[in-house]
Amino acid sequence: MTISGKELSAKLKAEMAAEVAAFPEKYGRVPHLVVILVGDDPASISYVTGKAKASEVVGIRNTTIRRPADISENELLDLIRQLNADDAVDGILVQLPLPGHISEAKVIETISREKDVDGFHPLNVAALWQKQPCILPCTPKGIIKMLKAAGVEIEGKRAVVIGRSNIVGLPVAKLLLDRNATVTIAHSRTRNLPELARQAEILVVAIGRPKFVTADMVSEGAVVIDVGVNRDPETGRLCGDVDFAAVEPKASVITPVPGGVGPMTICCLMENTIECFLNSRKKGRTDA
Ligand code: L34
Repeated sequence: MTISGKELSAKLKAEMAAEVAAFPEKYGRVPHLVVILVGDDPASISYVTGKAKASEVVGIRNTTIRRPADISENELLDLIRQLNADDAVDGILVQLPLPGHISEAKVIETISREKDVDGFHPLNVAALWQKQPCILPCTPKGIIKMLKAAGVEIEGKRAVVIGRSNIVGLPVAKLLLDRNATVTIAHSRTRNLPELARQAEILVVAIGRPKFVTADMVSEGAVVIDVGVNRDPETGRLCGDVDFAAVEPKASVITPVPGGVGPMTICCLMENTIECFLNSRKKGRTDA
């Protein structure tokens, strides 16, 4: 079975739209997400455009701020500080990757924790690993939602996560562990990776290489979550990390690329923006 992240995200966005429709009367305004895009990488432009479109569907106000690739680190940090101080802004997202002269770590820690819709701030990450209330990072959160929607039981399962990035691999492993899976975190240099991967009842792949996961790495009936977004070197088309045609017949459940994890990432960004908005209302701040 293929899980359509596209369909699931459409359904969830419609539910959020209904919720947000009541906000002007309840709170005086709708949530406001600011997305900062530095430079003109085509993939980043595409993702940021997707975030603006989703915002429109959900009824969230979206401001996309574009800055040239040669913006100085200080200028970018100042922009973030201004947005932190702006009570009319609920969520701030700086699209990654950034040009090499800008420290991503500095950018991430400058975004106010309360407006960190990505869940990348060190305090947010610490809260996640300490089981404290936090904003969940969008891609891992979206993956858990897809598993749930597909009726996949996580508890008691053996999960293998290939990839150890701060954005996907590590937090997705943590979310699976919290749901009582037994989790192994592997990477592209793990010895005997095919043998390890074959033990997975749930296999999550976030490596960033086309056709990295071949049919011999997947056991019959496994659940396969493909987080890759790559260009197929032969066709130039978007593809994941999994050789979909070869693996799909073996998998009980598999996510496609495009139309799988990507749309769910954006859907969860919408959810996180609403969450940040509501959290700041609870603290009694209003700007109506
Ligand atoms: N700060 N940077 C920050 N937050 C993020 O959450 C991201 N990410 C990753 C890159 N940098 C980021 C994204 O938004 C990856 N990512 C992302 C989001 C959406 C999609 C892919 C990656 C997506 O919608 N993919 C579509 C196809 C889009 C296309 O045609 O280009 C899909 O169906 O998979």
